[in-house]
This record gives sequence, structure tokens and C-alpha cells, in this order.
Amino acid sequence: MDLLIKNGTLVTAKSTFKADLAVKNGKITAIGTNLKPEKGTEVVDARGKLVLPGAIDGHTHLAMPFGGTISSDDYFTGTRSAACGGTTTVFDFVLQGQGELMQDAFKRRDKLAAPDAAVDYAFHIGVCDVTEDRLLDSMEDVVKEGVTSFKVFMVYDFGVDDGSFYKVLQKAAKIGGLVGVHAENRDVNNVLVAQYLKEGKTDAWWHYMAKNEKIEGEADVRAINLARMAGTSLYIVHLACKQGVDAVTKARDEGYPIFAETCPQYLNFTNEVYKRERARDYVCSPPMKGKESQDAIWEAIKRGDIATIATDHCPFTRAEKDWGIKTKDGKKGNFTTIPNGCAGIENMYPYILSEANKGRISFNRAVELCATNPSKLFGLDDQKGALEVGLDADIVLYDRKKNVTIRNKDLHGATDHTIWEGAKIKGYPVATYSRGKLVYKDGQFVGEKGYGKLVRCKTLKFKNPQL
Ligand code: DUC
Ligand code: ZN
Ligand code: ZN
Repeated sequence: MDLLIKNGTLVTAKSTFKADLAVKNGKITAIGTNLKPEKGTEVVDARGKLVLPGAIDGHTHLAMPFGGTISSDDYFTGTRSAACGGTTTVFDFVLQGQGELMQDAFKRRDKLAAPDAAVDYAFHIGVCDVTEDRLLDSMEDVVKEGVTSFKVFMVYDFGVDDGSFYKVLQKAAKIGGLVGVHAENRDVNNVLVAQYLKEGKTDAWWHYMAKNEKIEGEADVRAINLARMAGTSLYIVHLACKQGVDAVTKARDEGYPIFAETCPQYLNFTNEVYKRERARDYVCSPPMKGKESQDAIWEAIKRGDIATIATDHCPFTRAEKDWGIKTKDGKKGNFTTIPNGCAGIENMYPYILSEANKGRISFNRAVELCATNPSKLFGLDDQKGALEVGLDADIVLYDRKKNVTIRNKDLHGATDHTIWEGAKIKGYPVATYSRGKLVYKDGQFVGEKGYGKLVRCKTLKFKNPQL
């Protein structure tokens, strides 16, 4: 045995109990009481601490080209930041180029990630071009590489139309893939953008208005209908509106395998942020919505109709956010010239666990949302996402009494600001282990660039809404 974590309180999606946990060669090898160290075993006393599975962030955009720049965290700084917030696996998006085979897109991206990642990583394919059969068929080749989840965008110029979306759903059903969707109505969004700009409505509030509750809700409903027509499952990413929550809940009640992810930013902020002085810093897609939507998402979390929480981490610097005032070419900016996205990779688990610590949800539900359900949905439950013998020793020690006020200067990413500045977090991770190796301790990153490994996922089939 290499490591023995003694006297902690283990929290799984289903139960909470006092036990010791042993690790050898990066795997959990025993869970029980009074486990005895062997010669040379490192013993960690976790008395008074919670012992949790490391979080799996199912939605990140590291080094992603967007809005005329590249998101500020690369695979090293992004995964370093993840480790320091108790996240031990990230799922990043590979955006397929026009005419590019998906396995080529995956390999292109893995070349960037492999030398840099500090914790384990996996990929979803952002499907952009299925106009030729060989491109659609390449979904099957990338599944053979262990990349089994896909995302289509219903918005953006690189997004797909409903016909292509339907083809991707059909194909995924055949080959054992899960399709995720960024649901916003592109055509109506484009109309509203043009109208607002013509009327001189240029500030960040109009980003929200052009992507308001109805714009997202309509697309959520349409996406669910398309999945039902194709007879397959669907994963709605970053769900942020009540209409979408209602549609997901209804489809699940009717027995359809429809799953939803939401993000901490939709749980902690409302559209009020777009009235703030630096409203542009909060510009992300979908935008934060009104309080009614925020309440509906929290209720769905409590009911079990939200399956996962992920970050949509996609940071940009202040100077880049300022392109909403003056573009990089020196022209007058507007809400469409602000790169979309916010940082959050280090804040997800601390924030959700803090809400659990305050009693809003149970710690078990927090673990389920941030670790166990993502592992089941993305085909990793034979490797990660729980505290079980045989799984990777991705483990977080959590101190319920350590309170932290978030300051960007204390975070471990590469950007120069955070929408979480000043947020008060009740309880905090004090250590993170990735496959048994300590990568974070008491506010410091102690891991290594390049330690993180590519995780290959199982094929996926969901027949009903239960995971
Ligand atoms: N939304 C963002 O805010 N950023 C990147 C991509 C996305 O869909
Ligand atoms: Zn998206
Ligand atoms: Zn995203």
C-alpha cells in the first residue's frame, strides 16, 4: 500500500460513513475500519475531514479559439487550477474543423493536452461539419478511440442546422455515443442582435436580451423533440432557463433519457450582473437569466432533474472583455465583440460543496452532481467518479470549517479576473490526490505539468432517465 487515508468521513453519492481508505499504484485498494499501514506506506490523518471523490468537470474550453482570441487557460494552467479546486478530471471540447475527420481533430487536440495536463482529461467532440458521409461516419472512428460524447451547437456560425443535428443523434444512437447540445435559437438571436445594434443598444445587457429565456427555452424544447424523433438520449449542456428545466422535467417524467447539466454561474448569479459596471466580464453563452430561472434550476437540482454540474470554463482577460467597449482594431465595440465565457474551473466543487455545507443540498447530492453522475454519463464509472475499490484514487480532503473568500490572486489559472471575486465559500478542499498522487495541498499546487493522462471512455446507451 502506498497511501493510507485514516479516520476520515467518506462521502459517496449514496452514503456517508467513517472509514480508512488505502491506495496502491494509483487505485483504491481497500476501504474499511482499522486498516493497517505496511512498511513505507504514507499515512494521512483525515480526522475531522470529509473524504470525497475528485470532481469531474464535464465542460471546459481550454486554449479554445473564440471571438478573435484564445481562451486564457491552456491545458496546464487550466488543469492546475482544476486540481486546486478538487477537480481531478476535465472534459474539454475538441472543435472539429470544417472538412476535418473527428479522429484527426481528437489527435490534433490531444497533442496539445498530453504534455501539459496536470490532472486527467478526456474529450467531447464539438461537431461542426457533417455535410459529407465520411465526416458523419468519422463519429464511429473517434468512438473507437474512447471519445464517446459529442456536442452540437444550435447557435454560432460554426453550429449545425436541425437536419445535421438529427443525423448526429441517429448516428450516436447506432454507435453508442451521447450527444450534448448547446441550445439557443440562432436565427432569432441573429435578428435580435441586428435590431438592437441598429437601435444603438450596444452594452452587455443586450447580450442577455438577445439570448433571453425564450431564445434558450425554444431551443431546449426543439432539441428534446429532435432526440425523441431520433429515438435516442440527449444531454443538454449549461441549462440556464426555467422553460428548459420544465421541458427536461416533462420529458424525464415521460420516461425519456434526457439529461441536463447546469453551471455554478447560473446558480449564483442572475441577469442583474448585466447591469453592473463591468457587465462585460459576465458575458457568456447562454447568459445568466432571471431569478425565476435560477429558482427553477435549484428546484430541479433538489428533485433530481439536473444530472450534472460543470463549469463551461472559458476565461478571457479583462483587456479582451474590454473589446465590448473598443475592439482590438480600435473601433467602437458592442456586446457582440466581447469574447463569450467566464472562468470557473477552480470554483465549481468549492461552491457546490459550500452550498451543501450551508444545508441547501446534501453532500451526497453534491458528490453525485459533480463526480458520480458525470462518470456514469460519459462512460467513466469503471474508472472514476466514486470512492470504490478498483477505481482511480482521485480523492479530495475537505475541511467543512475552512472558510475562504475568493480572490483571483489566490486562484491558479492564467486569467486576471474572476466573476467569483469576493464570493464567500463555507468549507474548502485542503488536499487533492490524482491517481494517488498529491497535486494540491492547503492552497498550493504541488502537482506536475504532464502528469495528467488521457482517459478513454466506454460507449454509451441510455434507455431511461435513471443513471
Ligand atoms: N459559451 C461560452 O460562454 N464560451 C464558449 C462557448 C460557449 O458556448
Ligand atoms: Zn455551449
Ligand atoms: Zn461551453
